[in-house]
Parts: sequence; C-alpha cells; structure tokens
Amino acid sequence: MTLPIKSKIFQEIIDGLQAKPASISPKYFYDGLGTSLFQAITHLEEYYPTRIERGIMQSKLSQITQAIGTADVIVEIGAGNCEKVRPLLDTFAPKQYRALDISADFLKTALANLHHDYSAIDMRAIAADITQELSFPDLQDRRILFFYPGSSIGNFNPSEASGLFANLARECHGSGGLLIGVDLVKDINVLERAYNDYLGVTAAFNLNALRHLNHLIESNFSIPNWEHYAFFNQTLGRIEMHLRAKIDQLVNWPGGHRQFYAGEMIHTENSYKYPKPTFLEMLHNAGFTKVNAWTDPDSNFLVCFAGFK
Ligand code: AVJ
Repeated sequence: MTLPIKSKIFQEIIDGLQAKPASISPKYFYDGLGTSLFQAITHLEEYYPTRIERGIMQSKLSQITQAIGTADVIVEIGAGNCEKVRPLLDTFAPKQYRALDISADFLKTALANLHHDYSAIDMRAIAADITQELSFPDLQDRRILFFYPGSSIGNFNPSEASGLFANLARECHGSGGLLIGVDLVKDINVLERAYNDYLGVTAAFNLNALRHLNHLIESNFSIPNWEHYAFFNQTLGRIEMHLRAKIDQLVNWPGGHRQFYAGEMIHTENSYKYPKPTFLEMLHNAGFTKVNAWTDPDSNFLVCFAGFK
C-alpha cells in the first residue's frame, strides 16, 4: 500500500524522518513480512517474554481465572496470532471475542483459524491503531475482559501507558477488568540478548521497517546501508532499538529528502521494562481498585489482573 502524499500518516512519517534525531513509530514494523518476523522472534531462545508469559498463564490459570470471575466479552489488544486467548475462551465461554491489531490481514487469517475451533463465539477482527483513544459504546452493559498480553504495553512510555489504563478502566464501567502481561526489569545481559539474537531475526525485523516505509511513502532507503542497534537504557528503563547509517547517504521521497551521515540513527522502538511495584501502582492510579499479579519463579515477567472490588 502507498500512502497519499497529503495524508496525515504520510506527514507523520516525514516529520519523524526529518526530526533530529530521526524516529519512526514501532507500528511501522508490522507489514506482512514484519508480522511474520515478529512471530519468528517469539520462537527464539533469547526472546524469553512470549515463552515465560505462556508458562505463567498455564501454571497459574486457575488463580487467574478465579480472580477474573466471569466475562461476557473478551477484547484482546494487539491480538496478533489470536492463540494466547484460547485458555480464556475455554474457561469463560464469552458470547463475544473482539481482536484488535494494527496488522489487519494477518489478524483476519488468525481469527478465522480460531473461529474454526470456537464456532459458538461471535468473533470480530478490528484493525485498530491503539495509540488512539479506544471506545466501546455498544459494550456498555457487558462485563468486559480486556486482554493485553505480550508486553506490548512496553511500546508506550509510562505516561502514555497510564493514559491507556485510565481509558480501559473507564470503558469497564465498574466491572470486568484488564488482564495484562508486562516484562520486568532484570539483568541487563538477558535483556540485551533478547533484542540481539544470534540468527539476526530481530535485526531483520528492525531493518524491515525501512522496506515497509519504502512501500508506504515511496522512499528509497537502501537496506544494506543500515544496521540494527539495540541496547538497554538503564536511566529510562527501556530497550531502545535504532537503525544506524553505515555510510553517508541521501534518502528521497516524493516532495522531500534527507541527508543522513554515517553513524546517524533512526529511533524505531522503545520497549519499557518495569519494576513490579511501579506497574501495580500505575494500574491502581488509573482507577482499578483490585489488582492481582503472578510471576514466574525467577520474576522475569508479570501477569496482572486489574479489576474492581
Ligand atoms: C511486540 C512490543 C512486545 O517490545 O519485545 C521484539 C517487539 N521488538 N523484538 C517487544 C519486539 C524487538 C516486542 N513487542
């Protein structure tokens, strides 16, 4: 897909590319190939979050579902392959399941697969940009379980994350709640390895954003001129991913260009890691009055249910 040159998204991308330092939103990772590359990342030994979250969901399932109680509707945010919700559908048998994701085509295929096994549940795929306000007016008198697994919340900075929690707490209207998974602060080597895998899948995932941009805005980024760079920023408590120019180069797009110099970077993603108490406090401050939390034995990852007393 190519964006119209005057569209808001086109302008947003250009503004990021022109900024010093340059940046683009991590949502531009997720074209078809990018979504597949992320799926591949979740299979890497170094990338522990998916595997550890799944372990917590399995070993603590009865405690988790007991804390949740019941659900009329499950709304999954960043549903991806729609596989993580299965145990919740088995337990709660909700009437409806809504899957929100930025990557619409992938989502539709994934949802069709899921529906095959749960034909009694009304399912809807919603292509959504969750950096925008979320609103579910037709679910006002339903008990909603928001499900936000995978630590994708880490892409928001803490104040944006707090804003999203307040938004979701409001949409709950005093019942149901939010089941969310988040990656915890840990040994810096473990963190940095998870974003610098030996197979170079994360590097490919990062570089693919330029390929995606070339399609979206008809820019002429030359992929071999860029390299993957990821590190843990201890001051800000986040993994940062960047693309670093290997040589001086001019990049063009319709209506503009930028000269990048060797060593210059484009910031492509933040992935915040939280201390457990900080994250629980953010959920409380957003308006949830009852918060339960579960971790793996090594406290690598946290699964929380934030609801109401
Ligand atoms: C999908 C945002 C949870 O931050 O770990 C994986 C994306 N980036 N490897 C993460 C990602 C590089 C991932 N999230």
